[in-house]
Amino acid sequence: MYKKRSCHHMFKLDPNKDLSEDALRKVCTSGTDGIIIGGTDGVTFENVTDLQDRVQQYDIAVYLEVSDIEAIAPGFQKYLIPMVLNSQDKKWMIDVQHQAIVEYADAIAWEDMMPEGYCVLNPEAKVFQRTNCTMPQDRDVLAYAEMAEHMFRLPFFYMEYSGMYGDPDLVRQVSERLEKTSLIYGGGIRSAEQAGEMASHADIVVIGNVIYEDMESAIGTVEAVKTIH
Ligand code: 1GP
Repeated sequence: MYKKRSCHHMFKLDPNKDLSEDALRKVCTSGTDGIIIGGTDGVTFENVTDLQDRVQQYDIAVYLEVSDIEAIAPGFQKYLIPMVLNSQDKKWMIDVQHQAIVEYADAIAWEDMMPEGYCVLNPEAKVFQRTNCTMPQDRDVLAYAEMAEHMFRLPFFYMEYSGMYGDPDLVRQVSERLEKTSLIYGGGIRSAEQAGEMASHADIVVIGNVIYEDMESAIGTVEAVKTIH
């Protein structure tokens, strides 16, 4: 029978956005399980490594979510590699990753690479448009989750609502289909209550934009996720 696993909390920091030293300290000492560095626009080697150096002053795991092969830097705990399952272009599912492997074949430590089966569910999101996604019906999302687990055997399936709070019932249905693949939820969380709601279904809850808009609410999501088991 399906059994909910405990949930992890992650903050996602955009290297293309400004964050004061005080705000960064609050995020990194909040009790979160880790920091993901990632974004869609304007991600460069310089802004990634600058943010990486700043985060690494703190005793916290830091992961790079790779969106541009020019901006891959050494020294991260793990590298998250999105594969966009609902893109209409093969490019975003396989080709950009293939090209990165061609270029960096000798330098890749495979044990540090963690592919994520992305399912982008907000048509207004930059990532939806950039990767030419198509909006799936609920049953399509469930099928993508099954593919991530059983066909591609991906470690993660990411329900990406970036900028919009998603459908908790669909997140629940997906979580009940996944056994080995972990479910990441991200998008539009602005309160502890919303974080707790998604944490009751997902294995990892990712908090992004609210960090830049309402730090107090952002920090409040940590406790909300931690108290869900
Ligand atoms: C974005 O899933 C993350 O990649 C978090 O989304 O920025 O809407 O919190 P928000």
